[in-house]
Formats: sequence, C-alpha cells, structure tokens
Amino acid sequence: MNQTIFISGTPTVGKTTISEVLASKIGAKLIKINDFVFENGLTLGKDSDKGYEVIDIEKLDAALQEELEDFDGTAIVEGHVSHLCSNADKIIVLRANPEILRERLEARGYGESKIRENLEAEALGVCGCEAYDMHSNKVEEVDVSSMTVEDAVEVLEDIIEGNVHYPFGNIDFMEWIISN
Ligand code: DAT
Repeated sequence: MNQTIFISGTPTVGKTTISEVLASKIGAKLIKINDFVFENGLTLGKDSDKGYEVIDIEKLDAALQEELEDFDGTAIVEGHVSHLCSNADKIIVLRANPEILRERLEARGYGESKIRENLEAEALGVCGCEAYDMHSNKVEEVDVSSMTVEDAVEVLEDIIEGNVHYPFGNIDFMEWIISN
C-alpha cells in the first residue's frame, strides 16, 4: 500500500533511529527533514536568540509535495516539524518520558535552558497537540519509553499496515511537570 507517513516528536525521542530501521525493513523511501532542509535551502536564517536555523515550513511543505508528487511507494518523512506539513496519510508522534529524554538531550550537548524547553514540550505533549490540531484523527501517538528500537519499529509497521490504532490523547507525562 502506497502511503506517506510523517514521524514526529521531541528531539531525541528516537525519530531518526526508528525511521531508519523501519524504512529499510519495509522498503520505504526515507526523507530526513534535517538533511532535506539544508540540501534544498529551506531555512529562514538563524534565530539570533536561540542560535539555530529556523525552518521555512511553507517552503518545506511545498518542496516535500514536489519531491513526492511522482513517487510511487511508501514514503517516511521524519523530523520534529514534519507534523506541520500537509498531505500525509498518517502522522505518527513518538513520545517518551521526559526523564529518559533528559539524558539523551544532555548527551547531545544541549544547554540547560534548551533541555528544559524540550522536556516541558514533551511533558505537555506539544508535538501531538499541534499534529492533532492540523490532522485530527490521522494522528497516532506512541509511547516508546519502554520499547527497544525493534519493538517500536514493529508497532509502527502495524500502524502503517492499519492493523492497530494508537489514538492521540492517551499519553500523559504531566506528572513530570508537577515533580520538576
Ligand atoms: P531524534 O531523531 O528523535 O532526535 P534519535 O533517533 O537521534 O532521536 O535518538 C536519540 C538517541 O536515543 C540515539 O542515541 C539513539 C537513542 N534511542 C532512540 N530510540 C531509542 C530506544 N527506543 N531505546 C534506546 N535508545 C534509543
């Protein structure tokens, strides 16, 4: 079945790792937004406060449509802004307990304020909410906190095949906000 699947979630939740294994397992085309954006010049310039390149979502969306227009097969588009683009068949938001993400964000060398911002976004489920606002019931939300990469790949494969459904709104990490 030909489909376009977006995989989103807070940085370090496992989008890249899981998408790579998944795409090679099911023979899908994989677009990594971080690479795609820089290869195609889809940034608005550097945010002087935050120090990173801001993605031009409108241009990214248009470039993705063009890239996939004549593509025949399953495409996986992974990146933490993928859910802000259009024309996906399914949007899978990966979630993980903020406690797990703290270690990974530290290992990635993020500063404390950026770590805090990302952990709060995860606790509040920001990616999932944004995705649901835009795509409603096309959104699937999977808690991968206690899954290996292989476990997560199996779940995503089942979702893509339409065998299981992980509706938006069932994951709650608000406890982290209260105790942190
Ligand atoms: P993202 O692309 O969402 O930023 P990533 O795929 O680069 O995240 O993963 C960040 C780190 O976490 C990387 O060292 C691999 C590890 N990781 C990802 N998913 C995992 C899982 N389910 N179990 C254990 N480690 C995982």
